[in-house]
Amino acid sequence: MTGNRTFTMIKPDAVAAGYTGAIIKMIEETGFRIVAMKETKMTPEMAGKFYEVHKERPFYKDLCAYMSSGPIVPMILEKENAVEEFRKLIGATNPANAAPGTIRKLYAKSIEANAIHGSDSDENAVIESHFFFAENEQF
Ligand code: 3AN
Repeated sequence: MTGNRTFTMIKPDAVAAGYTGAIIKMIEETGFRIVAMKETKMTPEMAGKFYEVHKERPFYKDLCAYMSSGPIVPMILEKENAVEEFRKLIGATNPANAAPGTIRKLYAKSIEANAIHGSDSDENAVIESHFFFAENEQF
């Protein structure tokens, strides 16, 4: 799944606010095909593992607590140049800096509760997809 797939998850703030449907609509209207999707919830330990790269950052503990605070909607998405195209659709990490019309500009509450995740490389898209969806499943 190199080049044309990415991984995303709608985060607890956006799911709790009832934005799941609106965000999925934006994703589909931008030309992404949803290859896999479910609603689930992470334990703090799972969130800790998912965000292990941020272990040394001051916001790590709060981030893990927040990411395990409620349901999330992980998805595998398909489109040409998926990782980069999806990062454009979600906008900057801090919604205050996100471009108009992006998912984070429209739906994020703060830099931490920023509505949605998007993989930052093809390699991480594969790793993150396997975090939530079985490697041997045929998509
Ligand atoms: P992105 O999600 O845009 O790739 P990363 O990978 O730098 O951004 O950060 C991962 C997550 O960590 C963000 N989505 C956000 O929830 C949280 N985060 C990043 N920077 C901060 C910060 N300065 N303060 C609090 N939370 C942050």
